[in-house]
Order: sequence, then structure tokens, then C-alpha cells
Amino acid sequence: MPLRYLTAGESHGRGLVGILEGMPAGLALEAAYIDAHLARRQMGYGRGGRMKIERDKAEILSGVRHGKTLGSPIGLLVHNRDWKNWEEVMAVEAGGDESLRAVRVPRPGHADMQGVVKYGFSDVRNVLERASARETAMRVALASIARKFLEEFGIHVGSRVVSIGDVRDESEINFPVSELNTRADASPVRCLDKGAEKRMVKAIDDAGEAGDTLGGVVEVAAGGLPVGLGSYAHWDRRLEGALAQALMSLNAIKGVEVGLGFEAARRRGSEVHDEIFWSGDKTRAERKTNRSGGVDGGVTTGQPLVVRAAMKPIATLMRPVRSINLETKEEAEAHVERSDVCAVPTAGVVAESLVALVLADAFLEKYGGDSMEEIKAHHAARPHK
Ligand code: EPS
Repeated sequence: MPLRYLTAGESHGRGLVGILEGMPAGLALEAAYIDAHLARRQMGYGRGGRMKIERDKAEILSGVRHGKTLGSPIGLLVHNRDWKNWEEVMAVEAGGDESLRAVRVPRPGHADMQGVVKYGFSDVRNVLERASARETAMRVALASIARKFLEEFGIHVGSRVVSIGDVRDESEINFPVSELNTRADASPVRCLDKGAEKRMVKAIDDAGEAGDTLGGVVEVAAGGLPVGLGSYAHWDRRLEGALAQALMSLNAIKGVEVGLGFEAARRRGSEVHDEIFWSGDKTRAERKTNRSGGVDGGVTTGQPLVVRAAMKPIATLMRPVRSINLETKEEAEAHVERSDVCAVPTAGVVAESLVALVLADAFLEKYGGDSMEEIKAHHAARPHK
């Protein structure tokens, strides 16, 4: 696993920091590229007041010189603009008032209850500050470096929203994956079908008016992949496993599918497996269908990768569900805090970022080298189409 990354930072703390280790030297990189993807993560209908405050920008602290990566760890910093409103509550130094904005009622569906038990806290804020999906801003920032790396080899990763609540977009991706984000980003809910878009917006409005929240399904696609990323040779090198782990690590994700996914379990084998044919010149194997989602046996087939992730509705409800007060021991309504009604469009951008990190890691494992020059030579020698 050549590529590793770490993030740190609380939602209302000073900011988020991240380190990406394992990127080769010689990749052209500027903060504006990272910022463009951070801005994409902030779009989306259904977000709350916080997104009006933040204008995420990445500061590159290390690992880049004169616009090119050095092969050393890349350090990033994203400031929280909201920090100025939380300096006392989130003070690093001892001696302040610890009861400021303390939270005593855990929100069902969040990490709150398990967190206070696990770490021995009495203030749920100690949990929610880190369990918050604010952290995904740094994952998107780090992943945009992986994305830039993949683009150098003609690999594009994009995403779209397939459903929000019970509203589904039935359309197919029947165009190059490199166009997916341009099309999806043009929609406030990042879906492809205009009719579905309208119904999704209405579903979000209705849920919001009812003080409720909505989840949905996002689809990530990657095009331009060579045959042979990942391996069947050992369990921890199987690409489906790495993808599922990455996507399940995203806040609120409760299910992951590759290709047909759960639908494959309902069909017969003849309706699931992608038959193999010779290309016209008999130099390459070709498939006319892509029900596998571009991976079989832990290895990319060379077809577009297609994975989906199911996000549950956000756990902070304006009309709260029932919970308990940890201090008074009474029954209580769950804590209410400024929140989003729906963050599924954002989850799509984060999911594609996590997939980019997995693919860059698998690509480096196969074509590895210390510099872009070396990796490009390895890739040119073995393009694996
Ligand atoms: C989040 C709660 C909201 C979201 C936040 C995730 O923040 P706040 O508590 O400050 O209103 O806006 O998402 C982000 C800050 C972000 O950048 O995506 C939560 O509890 O997970």
C-alpha cells in the first residue's frame, strides 16, 4: 500500500490538517486545483447554515516546491472560518469554561452515545466535533492530489447522485466518465435527469419543512483504467475490499455495491457474468456488458469502475427523535444543532475522492516508481489494455 494519509481536526476547531505520504516526485500541483474540488464538496441542495460560512481553501505546507511534488509527505491545512465563533468553546488551553455549549443528550444514529461511553466523556461535544463530516473536507483535499496523479494517466473519477429518499434517477451513464462531473455538478442535487432533479429538490424541501432529514445513494465511476489494478493473490489486495473499506469509512454510509451489487444475487449466472469476446484484431479481450462494475476477482477488467454507496439520513433532526439526558437521567429529545437536511450530493464528491485514493494506491503498487518520469515509463511499457 504505497499511499498513506492521515487527517486531524475538529469541526469547530482551528482547522483541519492532513498528510499524504507516498506521492512520487514531479507531479505538477497547485492549491487552486485542490480548492476547485473543495468547492465542489461544498455545493449541493440541502446543506445548512455552516456551508454559508465556510469557503474551504487548502494551504500546501510541505512536499511541493515550485509547483511540483518532491516525493516527500505533502502537508495540507484547511482553516475553519467558523473557528472565530467557537474559540472559547473549543479552546486548546486549560482554564476556560468547559460547560460552554456542552451537549448532554446524544443524537440517535450519530457516534454520540458510543463515543461518550468509549472515551469516558460527559460532554457529547467531545465526540461530535471529531465524528462530524467536516473532516471529509481534508479527505477531499488530500484525494485531489491522488486525482491529479490519475489524470496524468488518463484516468478520471466522477460521481453522481442516483437517489435521494425514495426518488430515483433511472438514467444511465452513456457518455465518457471524464464528462460525468461536469454534467453532475450542473445540477443542485448532482443527478443527471432533470425530472428526477426536480423531485429530489422537492423531497428535500418536504423533509426540511417536516424537521426531518434524507439519505440517498451515490454512484462513483472511474474511466481509463488499465486491466490489472488490485490482485486476487491475497485478501487485502482485492480491489473490491479496498473500495468497500474506503467508502464504508465515509460518515453515514451503510452500504456499498460494486457493479450490479445486490441485484446480482437475484439473477442467474448467465444474466450476471460479462461474456468475453475478441477485439476485431484479436489482440484484446472485450466485454459488451459491464455488470461486474469493472472489477472481477479483485482485479480491474479495464472497463469503467462503477461503485455505489448508500447514505443514511443525517442524524441531527430539527424535530428530534427520542433519547436520554446523560446528566439529569431523564428521557429527552435528541440534541438539536444547526444541521443539513440532506448531504447526499456532497457525499458523492467525497465518495469519488475516496475512490481516487484507492485507485492511486493500486496504480502506484502496479506501476510504482519514485518520480512521475519513472512511473510514466513503467506505464508506457505495460499499458495493460
Ligand atoms: C455536521 C454538521 C454541520 C455540517 C457539517 C457536518 O456543521 P455544523 O455543526 O457546524 O453546523 O455543516 O459539515 C461541514 C461542516 C462540512 O464542511 O461539510 C456534522 O455533524 O456531521
